[in-house]
Amino acid sequence: MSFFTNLEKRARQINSLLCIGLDPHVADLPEPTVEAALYFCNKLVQATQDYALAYKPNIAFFEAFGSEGYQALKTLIASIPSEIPVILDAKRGDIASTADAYAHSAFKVLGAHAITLNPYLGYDSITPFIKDPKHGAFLICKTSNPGASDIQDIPLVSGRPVYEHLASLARGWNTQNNIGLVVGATYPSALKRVRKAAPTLWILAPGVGAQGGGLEDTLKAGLRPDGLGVIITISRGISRADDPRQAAGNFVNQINAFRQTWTETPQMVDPYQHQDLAKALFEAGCIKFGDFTLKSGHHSPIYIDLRILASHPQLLFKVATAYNLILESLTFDRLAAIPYTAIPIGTAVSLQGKWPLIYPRKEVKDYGTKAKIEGVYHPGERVAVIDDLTTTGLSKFEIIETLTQENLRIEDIVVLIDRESGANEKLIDAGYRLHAVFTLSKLVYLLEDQGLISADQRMAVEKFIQESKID
Ligand code: NUP
Repeated sequence: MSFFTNLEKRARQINSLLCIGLDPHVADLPEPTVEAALYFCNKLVQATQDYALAYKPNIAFFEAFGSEGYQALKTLIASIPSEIPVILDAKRGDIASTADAYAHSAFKVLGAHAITLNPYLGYDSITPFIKDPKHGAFLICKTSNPGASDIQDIPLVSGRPVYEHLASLARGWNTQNNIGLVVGATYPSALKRVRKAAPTLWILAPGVGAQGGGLEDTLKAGLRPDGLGVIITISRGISRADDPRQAAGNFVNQINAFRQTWTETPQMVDPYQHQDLAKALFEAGCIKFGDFTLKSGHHSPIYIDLRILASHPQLLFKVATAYNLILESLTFDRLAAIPYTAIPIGTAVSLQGKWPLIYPRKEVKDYGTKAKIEGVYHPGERVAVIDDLTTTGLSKFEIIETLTQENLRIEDIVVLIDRESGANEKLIDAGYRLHAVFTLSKLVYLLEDQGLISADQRMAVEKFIQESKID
């Protein structure tokens, strides 16, 4: 049986795409000895084996102990239950005759089932590792580290980056179902390109956890339509958890929850929906990156200004289309736009979708009609609320109150961007539904995907979202 046939069988059997890294960092050991390293890894294996699609010891941490370390690695691999594949992270790469010796060491002496390789020397350098289909080789394609772009992103004459070319080569080389790729979870846009270039290959994705890669972004970009094809490999994110077994179980649950929606509703899951709109918003200056002080006093790496939409009619039209896509599936009698930013947006949505519009006043008039709400409405009607953004959701409650005082019924609130600072949870708790064209995480993901912002900028925003949630 080929390496990936075997791996796929286990993935289905135990329902897991989680690989657990066995990296005994000296800093994590009670004492800097090879015995402590082996004990550390054995304990991790014992705790997590029900969840492990595979284990990935990185040879560096064992070689650091000299010949005894090499022996300890061999002992460790022998103690791992035989049905669990072991991927030796060694990133080897040399001329074929030398690679032969590396393959002998990895598979025959150490007893690993697969290995990571640096394919820079070309096809012949990997042949010693793949000649037996039961042994697998993961070729380093786009690594998770910051310097990955120095060489891997260089555009070739075809315009494609080196890593993408490698993915196409690997697809052609994989005649025995035993070649996979390594793509860092820190670069979901690269992962998406790799998935396109090599639609069926298995991808080992390190970088979730300690290196800041996002789990869902990685799965979105890398999963095959069958919900397989990505191995999420995590080392410190599990070994340094208070309870590694629980941490591994949590990762498996998170991965599987996502896989379920992915396979059940593949037509609904379009991670790239509104990609053009994200780009247009960015180019119009509605989304800015830098260091901004918010009303709350917090510093934010991103600033969103949708007031300027009013001056970009074509973009406003596209924005209205995105709102209407959501509104079409809701039941309501009229729209209410929240002043000021959402008034031009609500007007565009109303013109396009032919929904009647009302708007609550910000300052109540003390003359004329003294109306709190402008426009025509009737008590008991259902109103869908339109706003530009939501952060904590607090301002929405004031508007809801104004509308409900007039006996209007509110169930749905539709915004362009949910900044994910708790609004969704608060509104759900109060019995309302929030619909957003973009969550902030999705927006930055789409911007990075199109090369408009860097991975560091995306990660800074994700960090900000996490911190603002804790607040
Ligand atoms: O691109 C890569 N990034 C990466 O982190 C390729 C790798 N093989 N790795 C390895 O995965 C790294 O050497 C370490 O063994 C593991 C990631 O560990 P952690 O960040 O989950 O602790």
